[in-house]
Amino acid sequence: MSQDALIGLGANLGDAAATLRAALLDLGALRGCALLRVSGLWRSAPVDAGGPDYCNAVAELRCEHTAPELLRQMQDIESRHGRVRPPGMRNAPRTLDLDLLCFGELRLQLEQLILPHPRMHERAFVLAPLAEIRPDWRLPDGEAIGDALLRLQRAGQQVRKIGELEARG
Ligand code: PH2
Ligand code: MG
Ligand code: MG
Repeated sequence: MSQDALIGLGANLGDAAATLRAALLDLGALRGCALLRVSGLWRSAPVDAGGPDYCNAVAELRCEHTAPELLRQMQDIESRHGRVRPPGMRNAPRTLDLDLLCFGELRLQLEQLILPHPRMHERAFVLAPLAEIRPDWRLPDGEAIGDALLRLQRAGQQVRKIGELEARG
C-alpha cells in the first residue's frame, strides 16, 4: 500500500537552490516513489542554528516503502549531496537536509524517527512552503496552517519566497 509523505528540504551551504532542485529529482527517481507536489523556494535566517541563510521547500511524495525505509533512502540522497555530520554539533550548516515531516497519518516514536516531525509546527520555514501545496493541512490541535503561519510570523519568524522549483501538479 502506498502512502503520501511530506518531506522538508533545506540547505545553507554551497548552491542551496541547485542542491534542492537536484534532491527533488533524486526523490522522484526513487524506486516505488512519485513526486506529487513541490512548493516554491523560500529563504530564511537559520532558526536555532548559525551560518548562512537557508533555502527551504516542501515536497509531497507518494511512496510504497515503509517510513524507516524512506528515511534511509533520504539519508542516502543527503550523503550523495555532500552532507556531513560533524560530531557533537547540533544543527550544523549543511549542504542538504531532508526531513520526513509526515507519513500519511502515521504516528511513530522511534529513536531516529518521530512522526509527525515534532518541531515542524513551530517553524515558519516549514509551514510557509507546506501551505502552498497543502493549504488544507491542520496542526494536530486543529489549528489551520494559515493561522499557524501568521502566528509564527507575528512572533518574528521571517520567511521570503524567492522562486519556484518546478511546475506544480
Ligand atoms: N534547519 C535546521 C535548523 N534551523 N533554519 C532554517 N531557516 N531552515 C532550516 O531548514 C533549518 C533551520 C535543522 O535542520
Ligand atoms: Mg532539519
Ligand atoms: Mg534532518
